Amino acid sequence: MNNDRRDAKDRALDEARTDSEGPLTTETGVRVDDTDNSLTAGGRGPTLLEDFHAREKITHFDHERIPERVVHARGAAAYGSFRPYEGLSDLTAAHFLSGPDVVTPVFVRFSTVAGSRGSADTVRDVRGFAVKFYTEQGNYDLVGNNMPVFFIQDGIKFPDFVHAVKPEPHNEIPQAQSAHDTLWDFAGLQPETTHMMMWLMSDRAVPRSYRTMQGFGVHTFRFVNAQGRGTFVKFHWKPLLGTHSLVWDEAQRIQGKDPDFNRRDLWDSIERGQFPEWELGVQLVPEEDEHAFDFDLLDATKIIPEEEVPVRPVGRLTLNRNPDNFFAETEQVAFHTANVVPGIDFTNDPLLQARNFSYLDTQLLRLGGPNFQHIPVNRPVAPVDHNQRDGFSQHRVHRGRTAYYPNSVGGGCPALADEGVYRHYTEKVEGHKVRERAESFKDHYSQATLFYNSLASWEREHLVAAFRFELGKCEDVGVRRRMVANLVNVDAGLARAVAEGVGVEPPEEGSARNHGRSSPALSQARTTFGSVVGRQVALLVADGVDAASVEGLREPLARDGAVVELLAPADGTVRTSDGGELAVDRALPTVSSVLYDAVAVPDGADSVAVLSGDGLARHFVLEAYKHHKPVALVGAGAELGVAPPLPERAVTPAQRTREELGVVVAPEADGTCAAEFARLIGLHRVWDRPTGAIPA
Ligand code: HDD
Repeated sequence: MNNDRRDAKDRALDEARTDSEGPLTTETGVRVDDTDNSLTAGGRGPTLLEDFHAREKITHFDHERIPERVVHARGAAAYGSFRPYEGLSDLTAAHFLSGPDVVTPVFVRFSTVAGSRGSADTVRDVRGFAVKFYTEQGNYDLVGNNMPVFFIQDGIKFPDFVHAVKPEPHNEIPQAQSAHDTLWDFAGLQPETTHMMMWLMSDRAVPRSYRTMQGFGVHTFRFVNAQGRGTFVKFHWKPLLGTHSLVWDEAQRIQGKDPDFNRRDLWDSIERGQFPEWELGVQLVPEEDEHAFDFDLLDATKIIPEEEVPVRPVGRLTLNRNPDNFFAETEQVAFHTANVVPGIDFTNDPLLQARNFSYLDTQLLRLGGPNFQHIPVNRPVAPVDHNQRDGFSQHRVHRGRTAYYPNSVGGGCPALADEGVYRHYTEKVEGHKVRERAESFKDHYSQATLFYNSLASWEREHLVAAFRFELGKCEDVGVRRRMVANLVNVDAGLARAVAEGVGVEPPEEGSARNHGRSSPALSQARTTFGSVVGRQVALLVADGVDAASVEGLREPLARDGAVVELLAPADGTVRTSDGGELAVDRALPTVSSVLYDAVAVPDGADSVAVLSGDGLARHFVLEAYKHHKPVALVGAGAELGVAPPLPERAVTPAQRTREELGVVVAPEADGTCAAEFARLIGLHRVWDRPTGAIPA
């Protein structure tokens, strides 16, 4: 790596980095010249107990696995940096937010929630978005998700929720799927889940890429400035490439074609130098406005609508370095919501309070004791000095006679810090010791309705289809019925549409009615569009392809950052119509349309004739079309024998043009053709294209 990009964390990791340079040794450094044959009594005799090399090798192997995370087991991570746009010292004493000169190293882990370590990436699920800032004042962990609300209001319900969503305990089915009885049984009986269930059934649950999803701190936190003044704050991560999602049918197919789809995308884009970026935004609420909303700021099932409190952009996160070793770094990283730095404090959100207990507790088991902060990825770049000693896998060699405070024998060290210290916000708290849910937490539907009202028509269609899919997988009709009865409190039309799909009687009116309010910022139709950076574009080719047609598409798209690949019936090269050769990037049988964002069939009568006789090629185009992806057919490419033919016969006589359908049909791959194709790719998907009748 370029040396000027090396930050404090990167340099600190050098100490732990190990390159294999041989010769082979045991763990104690004794050289070994045979690791293929055990020590035996005679060539065919029994293995001897004294074979310390064999025993060490096998014993270590036997102990290679550690418990996977109880949730968020499946993940991928990268290093990078965070730089503020401006100083926020008026709001917070956090040094990493004090000005644009302060660049803080970070490690960010993305994850799914329910699946186990080896499960597929593109399941319908919440995605974790956990950021560890290695600040000069110590590590700060912002452990968020890609949805701004949560399933429950009090952490005491977390084990219940997780037991409901995880595979069912008797047969451990289904893996990484929310579509089963126990989750929906819980949801129907626990109305506080309703708002989050709406998010889970939305396109947010199937992100196209980690690079194209938002992140949220979820809870209301507190900024505290040097004078001790507090300000409520909600954190937002906004992807610079926009928030984009897969189609559910596509997401399911990717689970088979490339279970590492999101992980690979993150890795590859960093290797290509297309560094994923997010903008950090904050919503700020003065302390005196704590009760100014029609919901409780401490309730994690609620958002603050952006139209009420705008999101102020305050800095940029860039991921620019892949880890060296998955286990050492991505698996062993330990996030903890209570890892805070001066200037950032908690609130009394009961979900957050429980998290502040749970994360430390879980690392003790998962990482085998209290010294997990010694693991290289977890070590702060800030100096560490304390009187904590011993424990499993103690990595420090503490010198001196004292490990207590106060002491004189050790020269009084470590002395209490007198500046830059963490000071808890001085908040007056009083109340009776009770086990109850505050009245202000009891509206479970208004914001679920707000979310529904804010969606574009295609987003609503996806949401209804998702509810139908999920409840349709539930075998217990009572579970279906209860959930539909719950939805009627969100919107009667929604409940009816779901009821029709899952074969239960349409519900009566609910206790609540649609209030008609919306928060347009919640719709993905309002996200950033226009970039082709990192978009995977397939060009289907065979012998006889027109070289100019290929280059006319490939060259401008690649220049703008798209990843353009030539797919042919077989790997190697294809002959071009002018007698040249083009290298094939991948053979069609090894890939699938669901791994690409757009497809083009370049000109060349012979090439198109071959592709027309190739079921994989035809299916590729049809499937891409079904999943609303831009298609370009150049010259003879328009003759590809796809049934039903694209695109006119696929639509009603509403006189749509091919452009509206997201299909570019051009005689040649000139600038206009390439520009139109790029424009469509920048739109992500052609959502208005009707695809219900496509049999792919
Ligand atoms: Fe959690 C992991 C996010 C509620 C208990 N959580 C975990 C991770 C993320 C979140 C991103 C993965 C961290 C990593 O990559 O290692 N969790 C959230 C969000 C929540 C939330 C945004 C609600 C706003 N979590 C939550 C509650 C509890 C937990 C209420 C317990 C009372 N979460 C855990 C855990 C995990 C965890 C069991 C599993 C592995 C780990 O912590 O390190 O402690």
